[in-house]
Amino acid sequence: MEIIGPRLFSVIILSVCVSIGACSKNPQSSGEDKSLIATNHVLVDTLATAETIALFQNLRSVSQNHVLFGHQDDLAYGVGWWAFTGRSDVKEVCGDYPAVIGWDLGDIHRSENLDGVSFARMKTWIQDVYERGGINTISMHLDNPVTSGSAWDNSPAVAAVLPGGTHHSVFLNTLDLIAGFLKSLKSNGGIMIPVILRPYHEHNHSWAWWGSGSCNAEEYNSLWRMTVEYLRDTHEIHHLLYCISPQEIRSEAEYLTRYPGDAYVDILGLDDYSLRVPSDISGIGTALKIVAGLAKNRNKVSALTETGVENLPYTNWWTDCLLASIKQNTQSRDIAWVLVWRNASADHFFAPYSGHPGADNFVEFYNDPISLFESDLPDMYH
Ligand code: BMA
Repeated sequence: MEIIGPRLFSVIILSVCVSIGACSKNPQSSGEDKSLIATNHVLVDTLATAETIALFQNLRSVSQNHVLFGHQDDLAYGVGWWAFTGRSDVKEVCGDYPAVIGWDLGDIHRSENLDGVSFARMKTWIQDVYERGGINTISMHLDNPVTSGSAWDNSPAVAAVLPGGTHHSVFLNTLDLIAGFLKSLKSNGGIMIPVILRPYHEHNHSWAWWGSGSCNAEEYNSLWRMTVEYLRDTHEIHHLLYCISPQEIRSEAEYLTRYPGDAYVDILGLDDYSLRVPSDISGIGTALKIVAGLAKNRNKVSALTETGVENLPYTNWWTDCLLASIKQNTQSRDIAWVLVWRNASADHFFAPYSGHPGADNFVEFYNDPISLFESDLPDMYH
């Protein structure tokens, strides 16, 4: 008789745990009445598909005890590889894919996005993620519609793309391309794949054309509302949750200064790159408390939509900084996911890769009962 190897042994133990519900990571799908959410107007889209409503509801319930781990472009490339089916730096370190995978629609008028990811491949990866039960979120580093410069060209452009503006119809052409891509995201069974859309992010900073240096609050809010209405009402896209994500805010008032209104936001996010060493925890813990509190009061979901430290100089960052921040207070624990930015190269990465000195500490984070990866997820779409 063959002796059972350690890997098979842990699979057996895990199966036993799952069947008796004995493991610490045992999140449940929500049993709440999902129709209530649509009829209550909690969601931006009262015609949201059943799977989209379920995703929102399940994010709310799973986040009561857990935080999902996310990584930008995780399946598309990593340190030392590019577009290799099945690969993922995160999976090669801890054995599982991230629960949330981020994508970006910048350069939607080309065949590849601003970071060289083919949109055709992105679509199949998004389908793979959904079929495996994971979650897709999409940001949009769109070019400046007036100058055709990059997203970072912060020449004023927002007023020009609003109705009546000189570049309104040009910009709607770009939104048509976005809509076309979103409409192409169908499962094998023909279900529209729910997506968390995170447009015009970090808008309280000034690097982008939609940022605070280039438009006033009313213009920003109008841009957001126009985008929602165009996708939802004109294009009749009903498989989106809309996520807003200012950067490094430290008060409720600051968060709500540029905010299109509760009727236009499903998820309150925060991008925050100020967490580098343990002494930074109290600042980010406070920010998470604010964001989670604002979301809870509105029956919405909160998330740390971008974070990380470029090239991970602090080896124990995952437990000593990230986990400690999530656990910093009861509200910070409420956030639904954390997403770290992309692994572009050995000089620009935010998740560890196999052989990186921080890999063991990432496995500690992975093993903590609070963090959920793709195979930890309950059915998020029912
Ligand atoms: C930035 C960097 C850039 C990239 C952009 C959009 O933070 O990673 O290299 O083009 O995000 O993904």
